[in-house]
Amino acid sequence: MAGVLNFPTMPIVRSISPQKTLNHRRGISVRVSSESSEPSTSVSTKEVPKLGFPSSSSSSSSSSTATTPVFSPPSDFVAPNPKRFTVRPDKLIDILGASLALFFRFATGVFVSGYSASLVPQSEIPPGTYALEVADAIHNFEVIETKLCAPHSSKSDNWNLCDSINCYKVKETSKLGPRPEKPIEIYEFESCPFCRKVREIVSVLDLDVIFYPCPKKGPNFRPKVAQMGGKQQFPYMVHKSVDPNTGVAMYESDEIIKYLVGKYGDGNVPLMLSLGLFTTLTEGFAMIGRMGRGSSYTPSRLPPEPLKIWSYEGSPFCKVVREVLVELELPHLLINCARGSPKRQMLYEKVGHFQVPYLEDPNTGVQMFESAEIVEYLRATYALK
Ligand SMILES: N[C@@H](CCC(=O)N[C@@H](CS)C(=O)NCC(=O)O)C(=O)O
Repeated sequence: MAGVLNFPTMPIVRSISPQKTLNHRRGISVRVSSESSEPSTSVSTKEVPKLGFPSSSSSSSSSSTATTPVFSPPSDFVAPNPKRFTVRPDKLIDILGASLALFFRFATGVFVSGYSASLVPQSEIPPGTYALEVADAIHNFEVIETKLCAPHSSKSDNWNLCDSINCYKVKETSKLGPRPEKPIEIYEFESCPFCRKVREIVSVLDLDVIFYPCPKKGPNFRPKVAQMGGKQQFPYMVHKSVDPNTGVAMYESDEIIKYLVGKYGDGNVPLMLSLGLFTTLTEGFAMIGRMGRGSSYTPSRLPPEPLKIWSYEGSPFCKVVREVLVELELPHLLINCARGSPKRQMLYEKVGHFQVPYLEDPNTGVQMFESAEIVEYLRATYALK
């Protein structure tokens, strides 16, 4: 069901400022800055609605001032060093469970449209350009294996395969369609197979999306969907046009997918999203390993601004973070950067490293890598004790 909407004027807030001197390796963690420019190729990051505190929210009760709670990171917070392809040992089961989706969904949501990759010698990649280093990936998998199988082994984390063999990099390209002028907004929850279909297509099309989590018993956005569209059914997509008084809104996942590929892709629905019941069943199986995570509400404080997460649907590390964002009902602007996305280069330039998930929280100034620590940070900052 698609309909034309009338929207009240939404307040516009400043975009998140670029980071000036963040150095994760030195453990600097909190950004306090007030500049406002965003990398020019960024999509959908300039106009992000301020969320406010709906009267139905449990959040307002915890305010430390009259209306707006002040958020700050935990007092002992230090951003962890990024460790690509490394699983924190206590999270192994979680990451393995989240990885099952890759098998059931044939890696849909890992690559953007028109993805192609070639192995090239390191010397062919200009300095300052993001590219996955094959040796780096092999090395990190070896370190995981070493840590898990022989935790007291003396093999150093800094051991580098590039020292001993010719190093190759993966050169990745893609073919993307036009980019939206206004962010797409999606109301959904993590463990819903129909919502997952839509999350896969936005990863494939490399679209940035403001997600409004609708976990069961969530006090804020479930009622809002019923108010806007007439029923609580998910996913629900709202896409405003440049004319502030018009836009589209729709419920059905297949309709949303067709709309998005028509406007921002080549018009063709990817095979794995076009197989009807088989698609829905495999989307359901994809979540077996997570046993309903990301579907029920954990009482939380609603922040005034959406969080920003660099992520993509096919990454098991991103999945465990998204689940917690949903459980805490935290609206977030998701910057999709599946393999082949040009936004990988943007993050690389911004922080000198590419790895997802990467969280930017404008409510506290925190910016951080590492899924396990992001989950802990989110719970410590937003869950009601
Ligand atoms: N230890 C990290 C691992 C994250 C990670 O390795 N993410 C992969 C995506 S699944 C990545 O960013 N790879 C870098 C690349 O593809 O270049 C965490 O738990 O967040």
